[in-house]
Amino acid sequence: MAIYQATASAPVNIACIKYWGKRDTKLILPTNSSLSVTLDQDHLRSTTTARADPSFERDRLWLNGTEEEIKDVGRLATCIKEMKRIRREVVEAKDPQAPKLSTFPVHIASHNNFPTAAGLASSASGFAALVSALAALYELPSSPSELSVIARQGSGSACRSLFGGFVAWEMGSAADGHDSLAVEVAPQSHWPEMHALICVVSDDKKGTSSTSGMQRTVETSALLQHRIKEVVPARMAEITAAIKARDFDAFARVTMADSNQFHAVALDTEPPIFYMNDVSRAIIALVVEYNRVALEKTGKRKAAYTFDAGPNAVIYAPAENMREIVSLIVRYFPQKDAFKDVFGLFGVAGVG
Ligand code: 2P0
Repeated sequence: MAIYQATASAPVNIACIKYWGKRDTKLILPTNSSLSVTLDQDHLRSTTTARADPSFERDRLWLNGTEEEIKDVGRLATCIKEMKRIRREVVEAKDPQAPKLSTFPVHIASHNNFPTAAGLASSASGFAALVSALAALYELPSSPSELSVIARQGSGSACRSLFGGFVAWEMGSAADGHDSLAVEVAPQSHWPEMHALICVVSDDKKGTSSTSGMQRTVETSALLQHRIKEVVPARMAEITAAIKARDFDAFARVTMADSNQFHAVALDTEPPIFYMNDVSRAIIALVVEYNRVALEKTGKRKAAYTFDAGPNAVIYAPAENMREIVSLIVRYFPQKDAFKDVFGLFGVAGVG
């Protein structure tokens, strides 16, 4: 009896131009394009195994060892259903010999090696790994951009984790969402000096989920309309050019400005949403001061902070500055945990 099983893993991505707002909540179509960097090391990943077997009674999923309900019309069910449809249409319809895996229930087990829902983009790596594991199980010839359309329907930011390096999620314009997908802006090898330091300010579960928070922002924030129409299109072009030219100063300026505006639209929401805390703001002050000195000396910034839907900081910087940045962070925010890796695209700090 053949065993049909595959394992895949996907890393977290951290946005420089933030996704915040949906124009279609069912299909997960965003109100603006976004752009992120996929972290390339082993510490922040989801690893997922999928197995299809005719003896299974129904589709089931375990997250970090605990079973999660697959709700009938929920995001998990949508992703699994869509992947089975592609298997049917692209593989089984064309090859009568291919096993009818699309008719078998699947069991899926997924593990995150970092805290879930702490604003560290666990849904991004989770749905990207889920879609990748099913694509491997079903032996689909689909490209990462094609798979990103399915991962997007699990969690918007997940579509960007189908690629490594620098990735844009183009918002698209079609009502069915087929052109709302991830594309590679540049591979990691284009700019290997770019590193990221993750400062874990808190690994508690966040207060307001991204899904409900961004919907409230769409419904109540006037500033969001300005952001969508006037600000983001120009910033997407600017940061894409900065990445292609490996211009860290421009990359840093745009990244910090967009983090600030994302938190401004959160604050402009009724009732207001606060994701950063006092430690987050102290990290901003430290990076601003570090850049002020660098700007005075050389006219160029040396680091960029960005914050997602939680208090944790991500600091992007060229590798050559990281040792200095880590020693500053350690001096001002005594560590609970040692840094695991200073020179990969990753480092963990127990800040605060
Ligand atoms: C981002 N975030 O671009 C932005 C910045 C949080 C702040 O994508 O409802 O978990 O599942 O599509 O993808 C968080 O939103 O929301 C997010 P859903 P998701 O990374």
